[in-house]
Amino acid sequence: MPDPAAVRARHVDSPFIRACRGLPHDTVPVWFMRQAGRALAEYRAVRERHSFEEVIHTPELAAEVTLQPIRRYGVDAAILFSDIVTPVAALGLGVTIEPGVGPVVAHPIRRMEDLDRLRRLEPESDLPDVLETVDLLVAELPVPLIGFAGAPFTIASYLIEGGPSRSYARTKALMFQDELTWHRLLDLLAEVTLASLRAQVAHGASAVQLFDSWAGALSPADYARYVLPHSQRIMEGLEDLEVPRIHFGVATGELLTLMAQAGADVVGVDWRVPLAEGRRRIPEGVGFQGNLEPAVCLAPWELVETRVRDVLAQAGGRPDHVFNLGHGVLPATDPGVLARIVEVVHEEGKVREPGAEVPTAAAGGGDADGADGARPAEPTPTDVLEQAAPRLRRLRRE
Ligand code: 1CP
Repeated sequence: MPDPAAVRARHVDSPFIRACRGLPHDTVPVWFMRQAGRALAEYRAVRERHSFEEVIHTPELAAEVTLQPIRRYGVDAAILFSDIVTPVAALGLGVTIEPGVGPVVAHPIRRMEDLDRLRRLEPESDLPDVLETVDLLVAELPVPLIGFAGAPFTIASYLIEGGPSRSYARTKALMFQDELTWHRLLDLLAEVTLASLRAQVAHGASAVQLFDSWAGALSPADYARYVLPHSQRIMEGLEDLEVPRIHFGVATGELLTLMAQAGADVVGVDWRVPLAEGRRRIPEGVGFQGNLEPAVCLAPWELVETRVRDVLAQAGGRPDHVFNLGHGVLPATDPGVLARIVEVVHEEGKVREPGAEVPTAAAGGGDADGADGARPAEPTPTDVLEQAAPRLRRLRRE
């Protein structure tokens, strides 16, 4: 096992780690949530021969698919190839990942007695192969490795619903009807998550991301009462490890301040909130990550580029910005587009010296507030209609 402190020392001056700490660095670092996966032909080739769980539990395969996006995209960080339900699956809760569906739970948890099936996670004996993957990766990675885990609310939603859900009706029913069972469950899950994250760091991960992907289903008041204390316990439990802690959820625009309060060093912002506004909701001293709309990567390159520049402009050249998508890479994404995004971010995202002049629209740079007309403006609906008019006329004649 490589010496984890030596591994972290190797990456401490990388743009990604420095940005997470709000320290000056050369250019805006970028990585993509779900950067490993179905968008890559080389990943699909591995998956033709091995199931998803086989990949996760075979260190050579998991390390290989973690490295694939590093080779392709030139991103500034790697994220361990695993899943947020891997630790609870290791507890023998009957959790499997069905292709095209996601995590499915054979016997969902719905009442106090069901909690007896949960126990403490012993990462070294429950997840030896995952930790061996971390060992393999940190020995050879040129960039920092991000360890990750699912936050208690998001994991609880799978365990209670039995699989992916749109409404989280059963989850919320338990939360509102039986608060004692709810807190006991989240408490146990917080312990599992903390143990898993601490083990990944002990093996050399340089940062961690806590995915509370579905917390955006809650109002701020409910988040504060039913979820925040548990996520806070995890963040506090990581503090002595001194690695950056990123906290992310989808549709969490109204929760950004609370998610920072949970103890994050960086808060992820999804694409529904303009990044400059997201930034205002996150306290000073806490960094921010995001927030290109993932579906924009499916658009013609001109639009992608405009939107990438817009995200950078909204970030205002601050050193505590990590560029990312607002959520995971969509499987239909052309990997070439992601590689070009990395190039643009690295080129355009050169962090300005404090007090340096902010490039103007005329100079081809971004507007620090992102409020108005930065560079080649996106066509208005009227422009689009005008451009399409000759073609529409032709179609009508045909
Ligand atoms: O068929 C396949 O190959 C499986 C598809 C797949 C992949 C590639 C799943 C099933 N998980 C993953 C990998 C994965 N999952 C990573 C790998 C590293 C990377 O980002 O490159 C990570 C970090 C996750 C985390 C994860 N799993 C989250 C949090 C991130 C997010 O998207 O918000 C969640 C919610 C899951 C659950 C899950 N696993 C898989 C699917 C399809 C889902 C989502 C299901 C749902 O909609 O509820």
